Parts: sequence; C-alpha cells; structure tokens
Amino acid sequence: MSQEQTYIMLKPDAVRRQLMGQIISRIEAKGYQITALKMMTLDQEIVGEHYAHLLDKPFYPELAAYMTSGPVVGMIVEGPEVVAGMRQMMGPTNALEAPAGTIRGDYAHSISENIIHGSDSLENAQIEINRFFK
Ligand code: DAT
Ligand code: MG
Repeated sequence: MSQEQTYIMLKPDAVRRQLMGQIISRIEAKGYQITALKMMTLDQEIVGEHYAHLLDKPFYPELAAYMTSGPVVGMIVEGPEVVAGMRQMMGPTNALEAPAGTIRGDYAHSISENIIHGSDSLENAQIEINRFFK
C-alpha cells in the first residue's frame, strides 16, 4: 500500500454548523494524519480554478456563491491509499444518496451543499495541495 497525500476541504456549511470537530475526529479515528490545516475564505478566482471542470454547468453560479459564503478549512491528509479512502468515507457527491455512515450521508442531504471536498485522484491531489497551500 502506498503512502499518499490528499486535499480535503470542509465547506462553508461544515464550519457554520460547527461540524469541523466531528469530521476531523473521523479522519483522525480512521488513522490518517492531518499534516497541514488552515481556515480561509475563498474568492471567486480560486473557486473557478478548483471547479474549472464545472464552469459551464448551469449550477456553477450557485456553487461559487456557496463556496465563497464563509470560511472553509483546507487540510492535507496523509495515509495509505488515502485518496480513495477519503472518497469512500465522504460518500457520493449527492448527499441525498450517500449511505448512512459516510460523512455526506450523516451530515448533509443535498448535492449542492455536500459539506466536504476530497481530491478524486493522486494527480489532482497534488494540484489541489499546491493550489491551496502554496
Ligand atoms: P465531488 O465533490 O464529489 O468530487 P464534483 O467534482 O463532480 O463532485 O462536483 C464538485 C461539486 O459541485 C460538488 O461537490 C457539488 C457541486 N455539484 C456537482 N454536481 C452538481 C449538480 N448536479 N447540482 C448542483 N451542484 C453540483
Ligand atoms: Mg470533484
């Protein structure tokens, strides 16, 4: 099993709803290491880079408004196979369909406000870590 890094971000509703501690506890309990963490408020420009694959979608304006609506918490999380492992812990994009026991399944119920971001590949993890921790 290869040691990996991924980029995890607690979205504005996680911070607003005071769920940071619970979500971070799950990541720690799984045995992953949080090796960097910062709270920041995103601007339109960085959200446009991060969600470049969604810029032409009809829901993009709503997504950008949500992501800039309050502080987020960015983290570098490390562990064996952590990219896929975190995606599994998070559950599917649509929180309405996310099984109980997943972070999205337990704390969210919408596709647009789904509480947490996690990189979808090793390659994107490095790009996102560089983007948010440069
Ligand atoms: P994920 O966050 O699971 O990697 P993604 O990269 O496809 O999913 O989309 C990024 C975010 O955009 C997602 O977390 C929530 C929002 N989003 C995606 N599809 C959507 C849709 N059909 N309607 C509203 N928001 C959507
Ligand atoms: Mg994604």
